[in-house]
Amino acid sequence: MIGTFSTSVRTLSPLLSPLLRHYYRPPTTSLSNHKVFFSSPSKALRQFIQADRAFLQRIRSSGVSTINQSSLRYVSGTSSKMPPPIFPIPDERANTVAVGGDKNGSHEGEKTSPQKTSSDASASVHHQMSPQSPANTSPVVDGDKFDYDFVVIGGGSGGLAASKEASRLGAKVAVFDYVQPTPIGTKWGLGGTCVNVGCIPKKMMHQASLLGEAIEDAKSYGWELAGGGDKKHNWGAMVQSIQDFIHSLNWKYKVALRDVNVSYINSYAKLIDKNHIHAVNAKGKEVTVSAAKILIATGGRPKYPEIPGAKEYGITSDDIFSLQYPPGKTLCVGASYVSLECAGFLAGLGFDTTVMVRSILLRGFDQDMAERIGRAMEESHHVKFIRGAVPSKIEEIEPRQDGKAGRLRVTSTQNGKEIVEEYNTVLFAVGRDACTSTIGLEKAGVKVNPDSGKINAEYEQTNVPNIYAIGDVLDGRPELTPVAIQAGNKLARRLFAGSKVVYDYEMVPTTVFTPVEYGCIGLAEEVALKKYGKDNIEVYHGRYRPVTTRPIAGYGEEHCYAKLICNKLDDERVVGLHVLGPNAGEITQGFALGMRLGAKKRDFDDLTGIHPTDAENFVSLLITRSSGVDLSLPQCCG
Ligand code: FAD
Ligand code: NA7
Repeated sequence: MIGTFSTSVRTLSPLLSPLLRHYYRPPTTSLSNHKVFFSSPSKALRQFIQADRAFLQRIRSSGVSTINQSSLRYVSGTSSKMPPPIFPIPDERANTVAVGGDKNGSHEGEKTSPQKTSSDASASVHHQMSPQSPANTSPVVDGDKFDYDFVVIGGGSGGLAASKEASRLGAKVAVFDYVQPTPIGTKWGLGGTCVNVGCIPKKMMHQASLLGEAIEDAKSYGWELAGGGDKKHNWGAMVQSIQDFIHSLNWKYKVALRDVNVSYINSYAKLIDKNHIHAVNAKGKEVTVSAAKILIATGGRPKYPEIPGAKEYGITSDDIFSLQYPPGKTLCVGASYVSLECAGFLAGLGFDTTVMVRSILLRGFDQDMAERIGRAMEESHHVKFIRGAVPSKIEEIEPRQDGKAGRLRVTSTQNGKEIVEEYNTVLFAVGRDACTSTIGLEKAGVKVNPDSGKINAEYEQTNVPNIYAIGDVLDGRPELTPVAIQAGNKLARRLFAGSKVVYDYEMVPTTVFTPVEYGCIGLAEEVALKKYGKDNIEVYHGRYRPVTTRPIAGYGEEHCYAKLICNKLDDERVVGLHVLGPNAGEITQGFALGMRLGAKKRDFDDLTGIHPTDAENFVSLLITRSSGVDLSLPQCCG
């Protein structure tokens, strides 16, 4: 967090300590006990707020004038809940970052952009805010010409972030969010894909499956199951806990919008021109509003293949996390990360699971790593793969009922040959369509890429100057929650606080939560070779033994692997980091900072490892791919 403060604020470091704390909810542990994070939540919170008030006092009395009021407001405007994060101060930050930095330069930091000239009247929104008035203190744009300064269509990761930030900065804001049910009728609440049918329930089911493995591991450490019985998983109990948790988040999102005075309108919205939106709710009630600026943040929805029976009998990731019956023997169609992750946790929960792969695993990811993941899933996690195949029809043998999966006959084509197999569930993860075709973009003149249906928006601004887009609807951008959130926050600060800071879509770290997790930052090996040339790339790699997961039972030894891809033309700057192993997401997040700051191989070598951890393997990668030396497992402790 300290890295996000401007230079002038950094000089206050002795004063900053109370701010540099941020409570967080671990994404997977303690689903059943949300209070575990504070022994006495109210006491901890009181202390936190008092500390921050004291901190503000010290800042004020220090006479420092470079901290702008809008940033202080986040602290002193705090009401009853978790202390809100302190955001960077837009203008100051812009002054401290490298402007238009060299992509291969020492700092691939955020860049500032000249805002495109906006012809709309709203360019003059002011946001003189007092520390005590949390939101909507600014006048409506252009002499009350519009109902809202800013209307956001889509209350998912990006839309919620942008709307709340805009409102905190003084804009008058409304968010439209509406979920169209899936073909089998699944729907959900406010928050978008990530919280309802994406990252969060996925990570929880992943965790559920890891816990099952951990029970086996625990036996090696002397734990005995009562009565000597075998472990048994209860799908319904897991789904109930996860859904309860998600419902609590849906509620918190609503409260969060209300807390900053964002109007939440639970209706399906369409543009009728560049400043007007028409929306209809589930009961058919209609509303039309006008807005100076509009943000499209409508995300995407899963595709279905155009084969008989797909929509009638198949499900997608939109359905699996709230499925009211155990899925049974499951076919996951598609070989990208959504499919592999679902297959991974289903197999881990004990279901007979098969992945049908049309061509390659994990298109767009490092292919060496993709194949390692496939091997790990096949050899250690009982996932079956049918390669070079696509389904051609699905027929129902027995219908699904309440509490019980049906029986489906799936006909597929593999290398020209027909194969027929019976499954209880078919889950399609064959890509996602951006939700752009039915929201009236054409009426406002917003252009989309006809091939992808996505919006091309440099600096998140579409070809219509007062209409913006973020998140999964953007063409050629990573479809990830933190990307949508960060781009949304930064856009709001540019629109309503005069910031010039734009989101940098380079060096975005991510993790695939397959049973053995895969984390990566930067370039895939094949992309680096193509970009810099074979002679200019060196790959350092090694296998490793995970220190905590099954060291006794032996799991993971054959699959855990770390590699750094280095650009020899630039003093071995690390241009790609890849890791396959337990907790790869946690490992990758830490190293992502170093990568963004331009770390070189020798920086990794000079780093002192934390022993015993899995991450420490990155400080001792000595074997180069070019040496051809076979990778054997290292001994522990040097
Ligand atoms: P969304 O979050 O999709 O929100 C869009 C919202 O707009 C939805 O609520 C939608 O119903 C609503 N909407 C659409 N049209 C309208 C309309 N006309 N009117 C009103 N409302 C409308 N990302 C990660 O970073 N990490 C992960 O581990 C991860 N795992 C994932 C797992 C799965 C199974 C999936 C499917 C995705 C995963 N993602 C993950 C991706 C992540 O969920 C998305 O990148 C992110 O949610 C995109 O946010 P968004 O704001 O663009 O759209
Ligand atoms: P992706 O990343 O678009 O991948 C789709 C996968 O499905 C890929 O393996 C495709 O194979 C395969 N596919 C596509 N069409 C078919 C048909 N008709 N039959 C069989 N297989 C098919 O989709 P995801 O759902 O995993 O993720 C999309 C985004 O959602 C992702 O970026 C996340 O951020 C969230 P191919 O490689 O084309 O041969």
